[in-house]
Amino acid sequence: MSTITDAPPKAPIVTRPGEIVTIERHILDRQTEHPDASGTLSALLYDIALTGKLISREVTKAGLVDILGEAGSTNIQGETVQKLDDFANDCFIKTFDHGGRLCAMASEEEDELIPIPSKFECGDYVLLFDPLDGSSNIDANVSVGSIWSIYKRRTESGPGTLEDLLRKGLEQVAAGYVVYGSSTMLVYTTGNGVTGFTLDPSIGEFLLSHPEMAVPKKGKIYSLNEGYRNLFFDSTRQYLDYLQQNDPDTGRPYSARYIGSMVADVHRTLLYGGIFMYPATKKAPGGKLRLLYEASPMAMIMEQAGGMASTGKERILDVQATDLHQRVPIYMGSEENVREAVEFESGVRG
Ligand code: FDP
Repeated sequence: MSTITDAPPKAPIVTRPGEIVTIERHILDRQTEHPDASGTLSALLYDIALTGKLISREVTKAGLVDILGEAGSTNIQGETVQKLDDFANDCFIKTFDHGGRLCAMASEEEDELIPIPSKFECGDYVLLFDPLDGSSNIDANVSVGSIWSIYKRRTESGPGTLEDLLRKGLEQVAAGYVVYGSSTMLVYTTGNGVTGFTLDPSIGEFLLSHPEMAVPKKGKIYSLNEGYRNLFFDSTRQYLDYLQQNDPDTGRPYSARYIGSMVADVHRTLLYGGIFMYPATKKAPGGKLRLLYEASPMAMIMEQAGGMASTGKERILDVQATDLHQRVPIYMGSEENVREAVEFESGVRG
């Protein structure tokens, strides 16, 4: 079974100033470093890029709702306009349910496992995704995103089962996200560092823009929904008090930033450093965000970028999923910041 820690050492991507590298070429270059590779994972990654482009195109049109028609209504061509999160979910399913590379899928939008239709072959991988994370922000033109995660199947052959999908994040062979913001970016890892691509809409290509993404060791931004302060447990409140104290020697008080769209908040944390949190509350003691569709893939990205990701008690990538829609508290970002948060949450400090 492939795990993140088995990954071979990373070869630096050499680009000359001004050199243009498409995502296809980057994936191909990476594949040729593994002479035994069948190309299946590469093909899955190309399809992720395609899905990202299709969803990006629709997200950009979201502001034209008055012109193109509300979700549920019929547009000028007589087609029913879909809600964007339904569109994004369908887009993933229709791109990946054939091709013989997957044996099952799971989506944040679906209660049960998504089987591969019997008319198509089953493959060696499973795909889990949150098709449109942060979608409550869409009408305000705020960044949203898609998050995805790929595992090798566990069962031998035939249709995939829950056993193939209920996994530990450490077993992911690839994970990433697409953020639909002021530009559309695709960020991914196959356990060999983190690479970011920006979509050039004029040519419809993701171009290498962030070759080796690394989260700063420490940052001065904390990100959480502080409106729940009275619902947080004492340990979380104590940590927040600590972050807000005036102590210039340790860079405190920190700045607060919360978009309320996980992909966008995590993307900013990856670039600027600091910590993104969705702690447990007295109302939701298990947290809100989903282990398989949000926490594990983003934890793999953060760790591969040199950061840390914890539930406050354990490494997120060590959590074994027992339910498709299991939730976990989340603390992720710069190593020093997450370490500090864990000290508060585990009672070492307070
Ligand atoms: P949303 O409900 O808008 O889809 O998991 C979904 C998510 O957004 C995350 O993207 C976001 O970080 C979080 O929920 C926001 O939750 P709160 O409104 O409780 O802060």
